Amino acid sequence: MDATLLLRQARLTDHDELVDIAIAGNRIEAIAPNLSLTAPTELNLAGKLVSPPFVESHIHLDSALTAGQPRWNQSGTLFEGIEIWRERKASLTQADVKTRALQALKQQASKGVLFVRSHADVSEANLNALKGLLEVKAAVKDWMTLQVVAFPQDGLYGSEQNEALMEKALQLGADVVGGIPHYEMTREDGVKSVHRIFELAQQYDRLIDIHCDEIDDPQSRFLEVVSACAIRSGLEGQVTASHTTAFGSYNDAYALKLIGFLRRSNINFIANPLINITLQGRTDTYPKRRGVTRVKELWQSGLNVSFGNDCIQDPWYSLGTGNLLSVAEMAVHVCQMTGLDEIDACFDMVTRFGARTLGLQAEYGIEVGKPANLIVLDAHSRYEAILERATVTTVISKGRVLAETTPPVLSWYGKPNLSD
Ligand code: 17E
Ligand code: FE2
Repeated sequence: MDATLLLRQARLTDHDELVDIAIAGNRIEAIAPNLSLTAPTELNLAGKLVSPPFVESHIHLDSALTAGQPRWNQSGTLFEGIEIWRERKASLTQADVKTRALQALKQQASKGVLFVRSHADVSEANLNALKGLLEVKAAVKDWMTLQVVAFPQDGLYGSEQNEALMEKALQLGADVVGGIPHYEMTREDGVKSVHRIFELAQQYDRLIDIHCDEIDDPQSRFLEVVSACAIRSGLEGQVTASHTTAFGSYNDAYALKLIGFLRRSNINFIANPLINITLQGRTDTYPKRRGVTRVKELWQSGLNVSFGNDCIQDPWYSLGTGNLLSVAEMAVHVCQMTGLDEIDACFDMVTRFGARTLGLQAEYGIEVGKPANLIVLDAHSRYEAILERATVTTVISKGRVLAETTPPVLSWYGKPNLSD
């Protein structure tokens, strides 16, 4: 097949020399220096970085773009956020969810995000969040892959009907079973909820992604339950623990033991440094905790860690533009991942490590034969991409250019050099 799109002089993170990338239809046809091919569209990238797309592994699209509705989160805590969302979701319609979610996804896609895992609150009697997001998933499927998590925001056992709503959500087609054990009414309910989540995942053959220990309480220890269930069920790599901020507050003796178990269970971790640095530590005076899980130590232990935005302007976080380079930049700071290999790892945590969490390995990556999903950054390295929060100049989805952005152009009118 003839090439339909040619990228010349591309820099890949795993190649020493610049390469040309030939795309034929929706697949990558060839990758090599100076390909002697032509195509109707050729882009000369002059050494700019080409990466597989960003992967948004954790976001709540049902609440995106509702900051201030019906009121601002004044305390800045997770719990006030949940209360405000409970008020807002009383008037939730599918149309409302779809409009905001689509707007957020377009914004993310224009910044190079082509794979997204979104939570949908299923502790809402009409399941409007879930139904709306499943419709959005179908509407965007030609240019973006969306996974939907059935997430019981108010607790699987928080109200009598919630467990049945979760099961209904799975029957309607949710891709992933979610949970929130630290917000169940008792510790026992929390443990029970984790067991039930694993049962449902096995019964319906779904992935698992649990909001786990998103609190500064060092006694919140549902992660060990998730890890044990992952080992015993054999589900392991299909299981993800999101947030796990309490892990940042555990004592080192417990943390050391736990990390050994986690290595056995091989579950995935998602941290959301942009929002958890603002949500957590709210009950501390000083010293004030960072409220982010032990990202560096998990990564050094060989566990799979990715980063998400979690929020785009909602009751939990009034900022956020969906840009995963902002998330990676915050992670470098909050997790103190400032070594060059650590900065590179932070870039990987918003790209290929996220793809592993979402179970996308077969279709993700810049390799001959794979779907032609890739982005061009106005940078020459992962470090520079994070440093500059580089513009994603071209977004290619399934072989077609989906979005282009022109980087800002500076006009400098000051004196040109020191001797003037
Ligand atoms: N819900 C929750 O339980 N935790 C969060 N961080 C968000 C929603 C954004
Ligand atoms: Fe979340």
